[in-house]
Amino acid sequence: MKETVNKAYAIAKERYAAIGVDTEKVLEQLQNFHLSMHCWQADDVKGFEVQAGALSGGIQSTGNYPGAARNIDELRADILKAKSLIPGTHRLNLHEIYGDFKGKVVDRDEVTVDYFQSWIDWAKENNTKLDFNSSSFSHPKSGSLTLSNPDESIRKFWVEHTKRCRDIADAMGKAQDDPCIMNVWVHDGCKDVSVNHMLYRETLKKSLDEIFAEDKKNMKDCIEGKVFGIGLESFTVGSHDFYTAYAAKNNKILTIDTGHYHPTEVPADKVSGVLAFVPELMLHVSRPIRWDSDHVTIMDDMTQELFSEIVRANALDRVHYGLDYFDGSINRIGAYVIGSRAAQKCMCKALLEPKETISKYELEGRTFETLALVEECKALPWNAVYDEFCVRNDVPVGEAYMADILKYEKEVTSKR
Ligand code: RNT
Ligand code: ZN
Repeated sequence: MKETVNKAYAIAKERYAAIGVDTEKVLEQLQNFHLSMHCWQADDVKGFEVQAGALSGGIQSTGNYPGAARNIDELRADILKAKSLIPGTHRLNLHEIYGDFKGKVVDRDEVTVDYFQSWIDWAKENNTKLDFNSSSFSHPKSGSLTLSNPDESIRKFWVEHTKRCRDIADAMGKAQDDPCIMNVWVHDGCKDVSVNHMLYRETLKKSLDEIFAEDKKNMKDCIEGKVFGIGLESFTVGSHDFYTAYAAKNNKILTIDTGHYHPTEVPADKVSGVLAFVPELMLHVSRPIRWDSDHVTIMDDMTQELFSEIVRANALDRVHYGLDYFDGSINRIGAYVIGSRAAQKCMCKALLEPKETISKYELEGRTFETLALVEECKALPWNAVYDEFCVRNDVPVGEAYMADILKYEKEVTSKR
């Protein structure tokens, strides 16, 4: 296999050189492209709280494929297995409910970094950097309003939780000598007709101002809006406009979750739309089918356009590349591997575009050449470059990872 891949790569290298693209440079860029793998695909967003209830907060994982991780050791083993089949080095994105609570009931407003020390140690041992998320769903106080709740005691509870999460993220960032990216997403909204929208949004703004009041050196904040949640269909407090305005005004990172827009809206177009006003972007790459269904990411047009826009905007180092899907109907290690590799393949293809040439054609009004080159690039042998990337990283090429995953299923996950 290795020889075949090397031969195909040599030919691809020539084809790309002919249009002025240096494939060695692209391989280097791919090596520096780190995904932030979301821990929650491994267990359908359950987490490890002793007092855990059902998943709530407008999100849902459907399916009951056997083998979900039931505890921290199983989740860690699954992540490492998935990582062994994905070329490159990748980060792990933790939610607060995935703390190492050691059998103790720890409420969300009591959490401290102590419950994440074993994650910090694990991450160091496994050459993995951590990102973080506050968790406002699946809790008796989640209801339909958290940070935007006019009830002061509930609002304060979630402000306290989110502040504590920032402290934890800061400690993670310090330990790994690289900023920990912390995402704030709250499901707040209304199921039916409601009239207090301004009140909820002003309350959310007030909560965010309190949460972000203290500057932290080792973490960065990002905020994620959405269009609707299950059971909260009529109104979302943290809409895309709300967070875009907040991020622009307060210099925060905006999170773009590809499942959080109207079905005909193009998330890729938001990249240049907002990067002129916000410092950086966080992505939650997902795959909505008819709704925010969080199917496994694949190489679809939406994902390709998103990565191409980032490359075309020269914004590679202003974007954090998180994944966010949770399909409970499929082998979960397979879900990580398919989705992560799909994101990398889209990035590979995006990087292989002769950007300077196409840009020049466009600026000179040479519309025919612009269209022709963009179109022809789609069918150039980009896959030979990705295969070479896999070989150089010593991971299976193409569909060969299927056997590894099935073996792990037979020996490990099917016995759970
Ligand atoms: C929900 C948001 C959010 C969650 C995770 C679990 O619609 O996308 O990012 O998926 O935080
Ligand atoms: Zn998301």
